[in-house]
Amino acid sequence: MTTAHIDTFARDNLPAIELQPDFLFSLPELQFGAQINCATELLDRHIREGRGDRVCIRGKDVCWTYRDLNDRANQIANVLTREMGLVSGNRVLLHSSNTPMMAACWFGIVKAGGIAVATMPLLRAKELKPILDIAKVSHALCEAALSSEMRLAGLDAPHLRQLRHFNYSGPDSLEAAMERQSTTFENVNTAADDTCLIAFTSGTTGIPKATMHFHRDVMAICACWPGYVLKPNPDDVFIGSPPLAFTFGLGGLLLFPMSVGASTVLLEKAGPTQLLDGIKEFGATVVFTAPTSYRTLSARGSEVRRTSLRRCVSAGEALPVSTRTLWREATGIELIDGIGATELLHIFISADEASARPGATGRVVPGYEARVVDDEGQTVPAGTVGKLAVRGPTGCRYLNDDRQKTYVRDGWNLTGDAYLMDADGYFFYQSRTDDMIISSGYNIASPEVEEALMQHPSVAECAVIGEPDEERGQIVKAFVNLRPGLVGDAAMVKALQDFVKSVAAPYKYPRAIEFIDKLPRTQTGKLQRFKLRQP
Ligand code: 3UK
Repeated sequence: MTTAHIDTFARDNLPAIELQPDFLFSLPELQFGAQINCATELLDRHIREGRGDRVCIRGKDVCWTYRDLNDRANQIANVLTREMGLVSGNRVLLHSSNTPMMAACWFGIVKAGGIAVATMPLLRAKELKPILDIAKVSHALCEAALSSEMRLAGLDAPHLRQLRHFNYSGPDSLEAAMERQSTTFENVNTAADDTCLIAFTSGTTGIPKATMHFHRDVMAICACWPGYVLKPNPDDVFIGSPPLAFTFGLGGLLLFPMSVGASTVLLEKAGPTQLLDGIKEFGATVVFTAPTSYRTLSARGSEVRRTSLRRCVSAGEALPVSTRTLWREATGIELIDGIGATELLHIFISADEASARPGATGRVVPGYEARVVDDEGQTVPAGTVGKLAVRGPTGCRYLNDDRQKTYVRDGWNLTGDAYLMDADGYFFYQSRTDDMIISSGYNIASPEVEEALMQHPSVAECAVIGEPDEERGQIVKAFVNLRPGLVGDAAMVKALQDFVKSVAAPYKYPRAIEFIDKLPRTQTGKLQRFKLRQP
């Protein structure tokens, strides 16, 4: 393999080889050549093979074919390299909501051999700044509507040399610069192991970590989970809520549809209402969103039944059995659950509709290996709770971060999740290892108590934590958001406690209950239990 990176920053900051996970490439689909540029495979290939006129991306007032997207990505690659001084290996920050231009920028960067550093649209200057510093970002492309925070973050960013704005029509816009450039570009012939994206973890605990992924990693995730579990076809229309800056969204809403020549709908705002409107308007067939969004949308099941939706993917957080049941009963569709992680780029344990089992995330995705281990890294017997360990074609490479030693042990990626595997190889999520509550010597997994509470008709949403307690070490405490119109009084507390005792082992019932209107969540929709633990 010959690196095409002139700027060697990414390679120089890879974890030492002995700290990296094992990488497995046994599947026939994972035999990659020494040089690949994933943009060539996902975009140019369709034009070369005669599919240039098929619809690729739809958005507000936009409908681009594969050729349209390729022309724009080429113009952007030309702007970056000819006007903005980009050399291969430079990091380019992308700050935008999910729009067609953001997708064009992503491909423009990757074609030019740059490294895309996509960021969530809601991030403020305070959060953008460490990203600019850690990734030593030299160029930034930003949606005009988000420019004030971007400019603020860029004020004292020593490495940032160039900033351009898009989704507006000013003379200094990216679009104006694109007009000056050719729609042809020769993609940089990158090595399979050149980094093409740096993804920041969404941080349920605070401090973000930068993960590095190669061109071949992008191709690997397109081959594994979609090929074996989702099985999409070229006529599918993808839609969903996760930001493209979250690798769940990048894969589900851009890479996977493009890997099979299908089309994708990018929504700038994708709350449950906008998502359902989008599914109707664009005739979407595949949706990617988080468990809470399915829970909310299940109230509109009859409307969902009248759409062309056929496959529904849930990831990012554990899927409660009650949510799986609600959705199936409301819409007639069985959810596809899957656990992924920024460190592994995408989903590695999952099950399709036919093989789904309630309470289980699924079985290991072909291409990956997974096991449950004890604190010494030894495999525990089936049916025993332990730590989830995974390895496959993708894996954790933190950019210059000591936490590499914690995530990767003996070649296995430790995701920080407590899991149980049954005799059939199904993996059952218990909790994050740090969300296990120990009360009077009992181990209680927060999600299990949440699951019990959510079966009660008064509960809209809830979160369970361990609260320090003199006598018991910790007690189970629940934060409950009631359905509209209900009052959180002593009678309600008692009713919920009695209910939990009736559906779960009584020692698990929440001894303390607090009613709140809104649960703290990350921008990727993940519950931040640590925020509830702070008094
Ligand atoms: C949790 C799940 C139970 C789990 C992600 C799909 O979520 C993604 O990446 P993050 O780095 O978080 C990883 C952690 O989230 N989790 C995710 N999915 C599930 N827990 N069931 C699930 N289905 O704790 C994991 O370690 O934000 C998800 C694809 C790409 C992703 N980056």
